[in-house]
Amino acid sequence: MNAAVTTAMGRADFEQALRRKGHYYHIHHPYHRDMYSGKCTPEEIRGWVANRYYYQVNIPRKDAAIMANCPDASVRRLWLQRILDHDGHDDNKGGIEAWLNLAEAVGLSREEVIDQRHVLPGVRFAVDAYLHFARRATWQEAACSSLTELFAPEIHQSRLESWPNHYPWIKTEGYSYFRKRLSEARRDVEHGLTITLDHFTTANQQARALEILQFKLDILWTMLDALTMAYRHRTPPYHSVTDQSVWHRGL
Ligand code: AHQ
Repeated sequence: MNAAVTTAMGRADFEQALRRKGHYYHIHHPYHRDMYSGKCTPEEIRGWVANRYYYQVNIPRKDAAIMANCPDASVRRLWLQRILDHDGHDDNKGGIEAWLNLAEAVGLSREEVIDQRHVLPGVRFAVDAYLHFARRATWQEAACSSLTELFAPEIHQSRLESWPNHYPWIKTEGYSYFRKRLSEARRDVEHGLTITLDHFTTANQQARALEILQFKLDILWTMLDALTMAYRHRTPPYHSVTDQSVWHRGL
């Protein structure tokens, strides 16, 4: 646990403290490092896409939970855009459909991604922890937890720059999701950061905000740990007793 803090940081110092958490962002996870340097097998890429689908489809539910907890219409009006970005609106099919395009571009079928047959228990539990946190936390705390996206534009850019060279077998139309997040993440973070800097002003509140951001960093890191066990070490859950994937598929 962090040592007890007594004096609050100024706004700029608090923002810098949040940004320093980027040191623990999952861009530094070996699974992602291997991905950018072309060391991932097609199976490791497909496993990542199929498992990240579970994260993507839970983001709008997470954001709806934040809206349900937020009494401020001006905040909800802005936060609503995140749901539209993922679920789509009018003729914009949205991010989840773009993620399914990515799935097909890496050689997965829509059906095997949508039915979540590849979702690992560790990924499911990490994502569920995020959704359940957003439901019971205050809307400001849940908004704070989305600030891992401070570091997201760099990670999307790194995929756009590295995947085409390293993985020429992936159809380039699959990359539209990463492109759309470049601008959406920047816009979302502006709003999430303002909420966080405005709300967490005492020393204890700021310590709590840093803990919340670390919790979300842990979620992202743990998802990749589960993928590493299954796809890199080829030791998925129950591998010592069966070669079947026997874990539950969501209750
Ligand atoms: O595609 C991502 C996305 O839509 C979101 C929403 C946001 C949130 O509300 O927590 N976080 C997030 C992230 C997305 N992509 C991740 C990636 O590595 O592609 C990064 C992730 C994040 O940084 O939280």
